[in-house]
Amino acid sequence: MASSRSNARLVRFGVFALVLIFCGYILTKGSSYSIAPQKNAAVQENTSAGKVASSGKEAAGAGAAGAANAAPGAAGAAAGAAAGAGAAAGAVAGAGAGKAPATGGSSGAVASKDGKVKATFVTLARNSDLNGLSDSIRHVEDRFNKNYNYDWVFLNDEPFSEEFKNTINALTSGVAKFGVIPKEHWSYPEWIDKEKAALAREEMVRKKIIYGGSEPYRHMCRFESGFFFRHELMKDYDYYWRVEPDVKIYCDIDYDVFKFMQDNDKWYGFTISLPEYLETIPTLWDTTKKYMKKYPQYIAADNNLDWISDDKGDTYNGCHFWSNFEVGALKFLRSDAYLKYFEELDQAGGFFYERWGDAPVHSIAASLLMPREKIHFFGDVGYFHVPFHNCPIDDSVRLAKKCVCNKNDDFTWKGYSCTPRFFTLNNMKRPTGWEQFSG
Ligand SMILES: Nc1nc2c(ncn2[C@@H]2O[C@H](COP(=O)(O)OP(=O)(O)OP(=O)(O)O)[C@@H](O)[C@H]2O)c(=O)[nH]1
Ligand SMILES: [Mg+2]
Repeated sequence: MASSRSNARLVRFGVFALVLIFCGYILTKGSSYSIAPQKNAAVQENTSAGKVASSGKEAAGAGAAGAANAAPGAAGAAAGAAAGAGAAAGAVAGAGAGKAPATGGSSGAVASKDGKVKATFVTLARNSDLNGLSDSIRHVEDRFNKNYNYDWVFLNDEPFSEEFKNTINALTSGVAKFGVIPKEHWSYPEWIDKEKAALAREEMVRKKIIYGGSEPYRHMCRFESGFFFRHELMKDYDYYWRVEPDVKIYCDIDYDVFKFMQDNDKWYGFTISLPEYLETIPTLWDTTKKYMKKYPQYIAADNNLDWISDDKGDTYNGCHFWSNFEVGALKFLRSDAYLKYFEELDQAGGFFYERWGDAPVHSIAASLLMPREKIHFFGDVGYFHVPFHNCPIDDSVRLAKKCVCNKNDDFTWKGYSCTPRFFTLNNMKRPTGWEQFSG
């Protein structure tokens, strides 16, 4: 009896073991087809690997960033992970064809890390800009960079505080780099007469010209015109996107902006354009004309001169791309043509004796020294820097890109904007109904 009871126990144990093995087999097979673990692996790899490796940020912080990315866009991220290289290739092909993907599925359009463009955001800021800059970073990250994790270079004429660096590190998905500007890029060159500069500032204060009395503003404009792209931290990159404090991105950007620039060989991208306050640049155009005469070889054959001059180059009409938003090719700023242009302007002293801004400087250079097709209007990103908005007026674009802005605020088609002129001169099609937004 004892042995038949133990035989029965053995049989029961054997059956139980078989059931266990079978269950284990089903579970194992099931997991190899499940999307969830793949999705998590892809998101973690995308978000944390590069960042921890080069920034030395805490693993816990990077993990949290990965989790935050996974949560809101889970469905899109899963689709992206499941489609793998296919989804990435689709996103790239869309941009390559010069079109932003039509749907608002930003997570699904994540480009692969392979073949990533050598590009970075770049921000000049003071420690006191931290709050306004944090807002800007959230906009750029939420609308675009959380999916692409491009680096971000921060530059300052003084060392950044620990608080600044810690806060920024928590907000950026790519590697954040912090640099101090060399003294010679943020001071008076020896040929500048400081007394003459001080008198010019006093005169501008009397005329109530905005920032007319400010020395730091002038150093800032000179630095953005001629030096930011020479900073050591910028050496690794081919493309930049400039971001300022207190700006907004209104729409989802569901394609890789830098890849778009590279694939289409675009050199300069803008969102808003308008005429400059001519009292800040009385001799900028004469100095530019001297440059054109001295270096005719640098003037592009099919340039955009007719956009910045109403009389074939005799005078400057003030039209400029608003440089607080800029996406550009660094090879242009590093070219002999541009470097010589900056040198000519710097020698003339107008950054200090007048108040030349980096916006007209970049814009005149882009309009003269590059073929017109190198300039791209980013009409689909939606952008705000006080007091002007770029809000796509086309309802289908606003819905597809989940834009959060009032189309009645859009500056693009207003009488004061230089963008309608840019469209006309470059044979670009205006969106239907633009006239309703011109008043
Ligand atoms: N480090 C540093 N950054 C500066 C200084 N002045 C301005 N900046 C930065 O340079 C950029 C342009 O300065 P803004 O003050 O925004 O100039 P603006 O856009 O012409 O004028 P706002 O209408 O006031 O925004 C911003 O990114 C500022 O944070 C400065 O003295 N030091
Ligand atoms: Mg600003």
